[in-house]
Amino acid sequence: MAVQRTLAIIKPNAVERALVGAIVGRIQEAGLRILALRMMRLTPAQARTFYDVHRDRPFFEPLVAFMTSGPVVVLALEGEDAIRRWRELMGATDPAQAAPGTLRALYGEDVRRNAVHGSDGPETADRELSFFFPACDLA
Ligand code: 3AN
Repeated sequence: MAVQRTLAIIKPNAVERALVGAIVGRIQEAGLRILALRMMRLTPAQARTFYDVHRDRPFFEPLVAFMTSGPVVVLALEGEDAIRRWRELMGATDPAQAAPGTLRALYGEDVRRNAVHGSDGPETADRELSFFFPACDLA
């Protein structure tokens, strides 16, 4: 399996609950390398562009409201099979369905406030990484 890069977001509910250290710890224990990391507050326009694929879903505007409700931490991760490994560590979208011990099972509150985000494939990862990080940060 090739070395991949993926985008991770620690969402506003997890930042608010002081879970950044715990989540970064799990990333590093899993052997995923942190290439870049920043804390920021998304604007509504940025959140809408980031989640554009969900624009027509009923949960779109509440998702934008949640993702702009406080700061997020965005990370560029690298490792063998990183996209799948990070999604496995996150767990299923709905924390109630997430496997025990996964980040969403531990820290997710509901399907919207589910603590973390991860890219769902190589093309999405490229798009999402370049959305947050200039190429020079990922060299
Ligand atoms: P994932 O983040 O597991 O790839 P997506 O891409 O289907 O899941 O959904 C993007 C984000 O939209 C989720 N992380 C979650 O915050 C929100 N979301 C997804 N499905 C729902 C839903 N049925 N109701 C509310 N929010 C949702």
